[in-house]
Amino acid sequence: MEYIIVTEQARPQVALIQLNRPKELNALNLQLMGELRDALKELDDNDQVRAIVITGNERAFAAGADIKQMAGKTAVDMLNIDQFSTWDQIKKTKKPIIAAVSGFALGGGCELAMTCDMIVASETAQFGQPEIKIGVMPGAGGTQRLTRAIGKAKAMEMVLTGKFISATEAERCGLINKVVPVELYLEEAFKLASQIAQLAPVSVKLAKESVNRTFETHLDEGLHFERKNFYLTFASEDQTEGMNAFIEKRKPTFKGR
Ligand code: DAK
Repeated sequence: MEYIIVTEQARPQVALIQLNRPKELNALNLQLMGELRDALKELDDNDQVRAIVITGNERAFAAGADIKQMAGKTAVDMLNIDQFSTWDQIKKTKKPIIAAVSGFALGGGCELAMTCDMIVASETAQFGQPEIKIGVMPGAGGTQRLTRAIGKAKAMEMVLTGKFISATEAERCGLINKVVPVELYLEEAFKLASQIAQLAPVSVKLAKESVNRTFETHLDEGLHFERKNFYLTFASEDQTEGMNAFIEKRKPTFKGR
């Protein structure tokens, strides 16, 4: 891995992926995205990992797709490169992914953070979809995920003007979970990940899948999907363990079965 650093046990059962092209503000070139896809697949298949944190550095989470790599491409080049396998892998990852964002989260960087399940940000974080300023538009879910997260008016303003919003505003609009001082953002993301990592993995996977279904379907279909996943949790040993532990007034031990 050249452009990412993977720490499998950054905290017990919590893996960390750090984007690592600091000089280019973690601009997402094709190699970095390929490495991210492969790392996520491996961590999703690894039983020792129950939650994943993705971060950049203090100055930038990621300043977008690599403009220098994209500049000379034609529409057919873009089509043939099929970058979507990476974005699809992020979406397909069953374990919860938390983005720990500081500094710039722009264009593909903002889209990457939004594709994660939750976002913890430092006070210095800035979110934006500035593609319009370089003659294109968001291409990895920005128009859809941002609009669902913060509503049409604000999303339209960000996408059509390219303006950035601060971490505080992003929290107010519901784009992110939490803003903390810069020295705490990664620790805060680990805290959230560790909390989830202690819970029943099967329930966590099914609950994540059910929440995500909201964006893909109408209410009746979503409720039906949720119900099926709810029943399925009763097929797990962790359901028996969790409920018995409650009744016996002890801490449950979840095994992911
Ligand atoms: N690409 C390539 N290099 C970048 C970059 C980027 N997105 N952002 C920054 N850099 C590089 C700069 O060129 C500079 O390199 P040197 O000149 O030192 O070699 C270095 O990082 C430091 O940047 P600055 O000198 O510009 O630093 P400043 O603090 O002055 O400015 C900035 C920071 C973030 C405001 C500025 O760098 C900036 O505006 N960056 C571009 C932001 C942007 O427009 N982002 C959107 C890119 S388009 C798709 C998936 C995704 C996408 C599309 C399709 N598919 C699946 C099909 C996504 C598209 C995009 O993200």
